[in-house]
Amino acid sequence: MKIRRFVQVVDTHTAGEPTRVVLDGLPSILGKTMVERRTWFEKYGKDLRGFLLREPRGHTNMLGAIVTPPADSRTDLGLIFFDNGGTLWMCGHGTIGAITALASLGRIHKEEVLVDTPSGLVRCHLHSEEGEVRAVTFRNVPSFYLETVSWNGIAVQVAYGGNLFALVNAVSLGVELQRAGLRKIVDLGLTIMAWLNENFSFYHPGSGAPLLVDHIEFYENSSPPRNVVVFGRGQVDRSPCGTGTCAKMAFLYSQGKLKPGEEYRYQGILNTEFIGRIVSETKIGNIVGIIPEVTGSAHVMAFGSLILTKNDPFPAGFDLENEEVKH
Ligand code: PYC
Repeated sequence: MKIRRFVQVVDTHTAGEPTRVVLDGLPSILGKTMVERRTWFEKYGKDLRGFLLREPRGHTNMLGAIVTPPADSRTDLGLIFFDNGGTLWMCGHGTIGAITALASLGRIHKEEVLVDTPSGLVRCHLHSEEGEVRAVTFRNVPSFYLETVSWNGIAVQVAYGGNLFALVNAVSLGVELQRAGLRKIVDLGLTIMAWLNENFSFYHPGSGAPLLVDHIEFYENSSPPRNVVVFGRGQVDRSPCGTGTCAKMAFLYSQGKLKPGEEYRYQGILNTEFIGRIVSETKIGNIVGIIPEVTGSAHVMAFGSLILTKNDPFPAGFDLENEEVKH
């Protein structure tokens, strides 16, 4: 057998949402900063992303996290996140999955690690029992609420939690956050995100960098509150979404509905839970925001190697549901 590519991965799930953690075997991802590396991988990594995540080695709802050496020498490691559409700035469930995988392999021996991500530095605390990681708390980048706009008379809150989110109360759209309604939720989500990005320009108030709305979070004010996040090319987060929990807490804080220190329990489509907390208020440029923390648990499902052999007709995978398959 002639092997043309050999990549070591660990598959995890965080509250049901998969992360394929990529350890070794990729060509170097070029860039002096994590932002440059993300840009490089977005531009040149399409086939690699397809090889790593798409069918037949993966599936359309899978997310990847590549472990890199840190770009910032103060940090312990770097993470680059990607989905079925491209790369992400940050991913909460992916961070919890990658840290759990690395600790389970004995590659992390500390209780605290500082992770370099394209959206900034993220401090992770590992909660272990009898030598096993039970949960990870990540302290995310500063998060903030920007503004509310109206889509066909429906309020859409734009908020940042490491990625830029559109937050929509599911009741106002007449959708229920149930499995049966997922196709409708995905279609509405992609429509609203495209409309936002065509009609508005958003900027990070700290760096001035342009931001696209690349995640939409439908929420229910139930007890506990629930959400479904749609991202990528119509992926559905099976977890309560870490960065989405941060964006939601930033919005609630701006409305005086959540105070620093209060626990914010948030459930996803599987009724699995993340626990959020506002650590403190902060300023991002001239906007008041928060430093949020989110705690969740991940589980290792597989250690292995993905290989590409010489005559494989699908070196970059395929997506049967969304694209014509050519080989
Ligand atoms: O947990 O932040 C998250 C996330 C983003 C996309 C999927 N999960």
